[in-house]
Amino acid sequence: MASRSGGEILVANLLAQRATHAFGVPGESYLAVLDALYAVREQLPFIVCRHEGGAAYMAEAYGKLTGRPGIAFVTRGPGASNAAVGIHTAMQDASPMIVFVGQVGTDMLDRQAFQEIDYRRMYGSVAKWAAQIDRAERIPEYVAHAYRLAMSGRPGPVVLALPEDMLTTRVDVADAPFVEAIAATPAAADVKAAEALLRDARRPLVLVGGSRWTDEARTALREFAERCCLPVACAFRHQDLFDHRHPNYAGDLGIGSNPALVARVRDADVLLVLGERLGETTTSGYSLLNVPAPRQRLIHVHPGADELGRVYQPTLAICATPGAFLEAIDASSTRTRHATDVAARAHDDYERWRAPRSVPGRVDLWQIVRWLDETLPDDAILTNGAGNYATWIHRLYRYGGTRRQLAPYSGSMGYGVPSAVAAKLVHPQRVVLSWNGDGCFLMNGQELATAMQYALPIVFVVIDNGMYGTIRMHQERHYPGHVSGTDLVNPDFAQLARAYGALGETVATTAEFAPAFERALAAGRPSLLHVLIDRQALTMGATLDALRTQGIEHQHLPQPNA
Ligand SMILES: Cc1ncc(C[n+]2csc(CCOP(=O)(O)OP(=O)(O)O)c2C)c(N)n1
Ligand SMILES: [Mg+2]
Repeated sequence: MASRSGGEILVANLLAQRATHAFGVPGESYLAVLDALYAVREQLPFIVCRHEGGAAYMAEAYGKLTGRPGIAFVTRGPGASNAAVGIHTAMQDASPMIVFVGQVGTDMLDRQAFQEIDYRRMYGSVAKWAAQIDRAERIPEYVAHAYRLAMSGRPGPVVLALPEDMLTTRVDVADAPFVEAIAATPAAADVKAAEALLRDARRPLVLVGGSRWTDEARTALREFAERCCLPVACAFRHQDLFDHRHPNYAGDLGIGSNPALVARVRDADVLLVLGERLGETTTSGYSLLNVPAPRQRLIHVHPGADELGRVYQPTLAICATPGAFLEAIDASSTRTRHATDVAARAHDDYERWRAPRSVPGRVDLWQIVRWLDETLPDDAILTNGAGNYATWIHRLYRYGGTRRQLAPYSGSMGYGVPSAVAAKLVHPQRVVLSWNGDGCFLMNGQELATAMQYALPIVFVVIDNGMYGTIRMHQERHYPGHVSGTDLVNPDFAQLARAYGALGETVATTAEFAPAFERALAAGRPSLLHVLIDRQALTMGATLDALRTQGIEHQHLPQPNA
């Protein structure tokens, strides 16, 4: 008899790629894999989740954090469907990830057998690559290719379907070698041209984002910015690429960006974009630069050739990883003619944007987040999903240095809980704070059970305003007073946490937050702080009533072409 089953070969090849965790929900469709994982449970633990959306988010977050693909295992049709949100996030966020999906046996394919889906078609346009492994002897080839593809160019998710009979077939085949991302280095002439453009710049700005950053590349960016006196801005939810406490930090371009930074981008004469693909949110809805020919001289450095010139035709298109470009560029020949205080002025604008204000009600998130910023250690990891509650941490918390941000560029809700589970598994010694809205938390809050199961002392915070506040904000602006589908009746989240076995506390005033947080940190087990905020504190700047008034006034203005 041949030596190994398809399931065993698959697991051996994950080990060959040095996978450290597999996230998933089991299914009878891939029992042979689960059995092979049982044999190596110490080396490659299967982290059992409560929903495939949670598992896929965890795998995506693992990819974002480590640069190696996060691995998820899900069962046929229903499991694969539940996992979609994580796959879409990995695609939008350019995170390396591989999702293995159970598939009906090849003897039944194309009959719409029980839970059958053709994943190549289902995920054809969502994933970077979707394929099916029909022969066990080709598993090493598929797995190595999936790893390489997920990490290279613009990283992204790969979906591989596993027919049941393929997983039990026994064959003799050698494992694939360890693979790494394809390097992408700039041509010397392009680097010289970039140096010349920067040398002539009077209002330069560096904008960083995307994936494929390493610690070395972050350090190189800091040194480059210092030597050339360049201001550095971060793209939407890629704030941890540059230390916000650094005097050259200019702020982030995301939802509700600092108008002074927006003006700085518009007025820039040379824009050096490193790793960011210039997506809709970073560019304020494609309004910051002219499409397709920006007025600014644009040096666009991205490891994925397809991203260069996708929307904006750059003056210089350089297909390289940020690290390779920063290594190649000569800071001493890039000394620019711009005033040396350009970066300092940009940083002043950033500090002014963070200056404390207040919001109505007994809980003031301005104060709480500023306290967290001053209190959390330098290597803390902060996670969040989508919602107005996140704007406080994006604006006030100082990421970068060794502080990490796990947040969906895709704007997908429900990310904050599962990504925190992945973060704490990868970095058990670091403080992991999961920051959630009431709406966001209940999308994937069931993974609190996973945090309990693996004894992960994460601090979960739920900012409860009793609504899908972001949508309510848009509603009041466009349809004032018509509250449709945005009010929420919530559980007592602290009590819910206690039912899971976690520590659960309610925070009803600003003063209660700090001591409750200290108790949560000291608990040694998962903990949840249920923070009750005033419904009027809908945004960082405007109350619910003010938004409604503005909406009504706007309705009474003569409409164009009306
Ligand atoms: C998966 C998903 N579904 C729906 C949306 C649309 N959406 C964006 S923010 C938001 C409300 C978030 O509510 P909550 O977490 O309570 O945060 P809040 O805005 O109230 O602070 C919704 C429904 C989304 N971004 N992602
Ligand atoms: Mg809410």
